[in-house]
Amino acid sequence: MEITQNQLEAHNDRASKAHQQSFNFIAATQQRVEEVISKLISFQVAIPSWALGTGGTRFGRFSGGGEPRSLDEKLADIGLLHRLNQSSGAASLHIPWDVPQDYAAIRQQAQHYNLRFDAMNSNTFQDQPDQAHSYKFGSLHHADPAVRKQAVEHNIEVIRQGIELGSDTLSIWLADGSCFPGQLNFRKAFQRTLESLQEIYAALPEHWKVFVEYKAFEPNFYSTTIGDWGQSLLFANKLGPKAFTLVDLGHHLPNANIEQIVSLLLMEEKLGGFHFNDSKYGDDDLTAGSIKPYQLFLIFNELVEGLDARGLDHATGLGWMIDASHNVKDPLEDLLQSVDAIMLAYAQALLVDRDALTAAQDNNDVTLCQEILQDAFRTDLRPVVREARLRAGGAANPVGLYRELQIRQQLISERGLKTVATGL
Ligand code: PSV
Ligand code: MN
Ligand code: MN
Repeated sequence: MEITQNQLEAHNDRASKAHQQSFNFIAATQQRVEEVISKLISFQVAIPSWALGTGGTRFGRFSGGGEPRSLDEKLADIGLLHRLNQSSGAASLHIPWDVPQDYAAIRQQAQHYNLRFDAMNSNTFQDQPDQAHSYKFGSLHHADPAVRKQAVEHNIEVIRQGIELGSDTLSIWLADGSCFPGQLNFRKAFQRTLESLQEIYAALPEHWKVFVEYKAFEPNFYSTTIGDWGQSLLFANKLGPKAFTLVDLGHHLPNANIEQIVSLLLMEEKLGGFHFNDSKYGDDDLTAGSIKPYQLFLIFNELVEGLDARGLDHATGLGWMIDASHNVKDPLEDLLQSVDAIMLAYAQALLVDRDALTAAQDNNDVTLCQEILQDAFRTDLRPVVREARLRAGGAANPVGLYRELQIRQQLISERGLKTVATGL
């Protein structure tokens, strides 16, 4: 199923009058609109292959039908998203949930949809049917060197597959930890993890990076071996210049000041990238911006400030990825909403009057600092995000067009109603 140019244009024509009115108003009242638009156009957010199917919880899973049954179909789904919003031009794969086989064909398919391959994710948190050793008590931190060796070899295999696909990043998330006090010697677990990571690091090609993701809880509930940004940063510093911390918004203890963490990691040149999502309680993996849009804006505010301070290109300076997946929405609609929320938060952060904020900070004018930030956050920049999308060749209303064209129904008739996306 592919969206034709005629279908796209007809939709955009219908939206044109209302869009022009709202865009003209904002363009007349905000000076920096053109600068914001050009930055939005180059900003791309990678789609995780595992979010294209309906996620489950441990209480069940309710398939919406028409889910991708192969890597081919996953790339086709990401191609659809990118066609609609022109901001989803990258895929992040998870091995072995994804099974890349014919690399040349996959690369060709990605090229057809104008996609590149972002970070490759390894998986040592589940046992696979053919593996010799179990990860029940961890992987890279395991007391048994044979288990560690198996997990290291898997990561090296993921790097090899990533090379074939043209990726340049390995992303590692470990479930390693403990469920009860006394179960684990923290120091030994850390040191064994470091040694394992060093072996993986040694296998990285010259221009590659490794992202070390942290998470405070789940599936282990007493300790996690890479539990917070400090522990991830320790590993990244000890590993060397190709190692960075990855921030997944749902992986913090409640009320953590994520924007401050982001600011300092960026300052230390150790912020690698993001897994965007939102949460109310824990690692809820909800649509980005659906629960705490102000937090998302404050994070982007630090990112824009920090990237500019370091002279980095916003689009390529960090790895921008989504890690969301859940139970009750159409996964493609959900991903369109996440990308849109990310673009909006980014646009609002670009609008912050940086000079005025710096002056107000230096004068300790706390009231004015808040006014400046909230002025940007409360400006409705949806017409600007829409204008950027239209200029890039996307749809005025991606979710609207997705529904008008009954894409889910078409996917169901192509793929069937009882589909389970591979990997979940
Ligand atoms: C773990 O909760 C995580 O955030 C990691 O990024 C995994 O790779 C991903 O979720 C998929 O389950
Ligand atoms: Mn994640
Ligand atoms: Mn997570």
